[in-house]
Amino acid sequence: MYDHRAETMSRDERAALQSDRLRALVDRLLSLGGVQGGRLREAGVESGADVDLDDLPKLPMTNKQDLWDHYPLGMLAVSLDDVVAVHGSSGTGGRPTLVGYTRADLDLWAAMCARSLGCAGATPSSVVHNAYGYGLFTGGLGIHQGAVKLGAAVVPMSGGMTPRQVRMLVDLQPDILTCTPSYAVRLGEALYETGVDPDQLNLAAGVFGAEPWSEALRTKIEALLPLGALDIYGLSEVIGPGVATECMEAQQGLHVNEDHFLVEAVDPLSGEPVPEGTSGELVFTTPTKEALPLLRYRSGDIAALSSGECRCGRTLVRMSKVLGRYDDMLVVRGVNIYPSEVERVLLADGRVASHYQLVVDRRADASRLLVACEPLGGEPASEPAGGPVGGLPGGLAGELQHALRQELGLTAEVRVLPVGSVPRVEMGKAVRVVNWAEGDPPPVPGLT
Ligand code: DLL
Repeated sequence: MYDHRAETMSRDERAALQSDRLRALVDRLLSLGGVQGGRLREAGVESGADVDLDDLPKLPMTNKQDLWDHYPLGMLAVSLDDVVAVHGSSGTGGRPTLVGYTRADLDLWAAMCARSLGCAGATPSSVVHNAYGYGLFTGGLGIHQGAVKLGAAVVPMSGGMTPRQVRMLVDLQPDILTCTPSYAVRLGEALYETGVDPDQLNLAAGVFGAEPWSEALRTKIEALLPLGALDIYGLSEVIGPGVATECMEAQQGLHVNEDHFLVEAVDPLSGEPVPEGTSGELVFTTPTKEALPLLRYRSGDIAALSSGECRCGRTLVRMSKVLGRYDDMLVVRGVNIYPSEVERVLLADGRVASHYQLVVDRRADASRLLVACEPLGGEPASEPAGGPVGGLPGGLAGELQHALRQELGLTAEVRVLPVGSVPRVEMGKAVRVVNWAEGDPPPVPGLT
């Protein structure tokens, strides 16, 4: 563990710390007098001393719209002179969300990412092959600074140029791989294509995040690459990667660094808290951040929280894997579906590759959902989860359609297209859902 004391302190001790920090945040926001301070006053809060940790669910919320309304950096709580870095996410619809960091924020972020790497068993002797994109996106530089903080050797690969990545995996013998889960699959395929035996590698753990991925994809990645695949979660508004990470010991739920990021799960419609273990929208409060402290920021991400003990010894609350963003939920003939659920069903079949795209065909009046996928072929076969392999692609498509209907109640048309049809993302996040409007060419070649 990177910070044994912080990660294993008793719940009571942590709650006392969180309470103190929350009060200090409330005082700070009130004294700044910005949007968040104004909302606190409207809610009748005049001082940090007025609030306790239990009052958190009653305090006002913030959301992405607030950041957009004050674009580019209008919600900063410090002067621009104190900002030493700016990052952000391209976001939905190309509308960026920008965030600023002070020097202390960068230190905090590096420590959080060092904790994440520690969850994967990384030590100062580790070599970290970092294939998250470097740039405005927080993945590359966030993990980079975490690895440096830990004292490991970081290889700043960024995304893309896959043949060179394969070369570095062989030549530098990293034990930790960090990238998006979809790029991990791409790297696994590339090893296979170039004839590199995975036994030549020294990988032990992968820290994969920035996009939703299913347990079925974990199984797939662990079959492709010789490593334990762990989930890491974060968002620019809160800090970037390093908000929460799975541990190698349990690989079950992501430990939220709740001494710095207070987390709640609420009903996405009513905003009311949901019971522990029930999926809800994650809401974060960042009491220790300087440049952009946020009170009850609605992440839009759907996951469940659990405070049960973990075998790794960390006492931090755990969040489940993220099902998806509430905005990305598809409603198909009255059935609510997240792309990660479709992924789970497709991959459980054992005959299709992990490249898939959901196409919402809006050309006709009644929109229909097309699921474009590929048979295995570009990657080594893993053991099929259900029954023997067989059947023509047509039969396979029919069987997948049936499985989607049985398991999710989803009516969709599955198209099994030639290997290479579904676009691969070498840089950035996988695009799982696309729209097909009247007059547009097919978003995936071969789709009719
Ligand atoms: O994606 C930060 C990050 C970088 C996390 C690298 C992990 C690894 P943004 O670009 O601001 O920041 O996007 C944040 O990505 O609200 C989620 O919807 C999604 N997301 C991030 N991690 C996960 C994950 C980074 N592990 C948005 N599972 C978040 C599911 C994730 N979704």
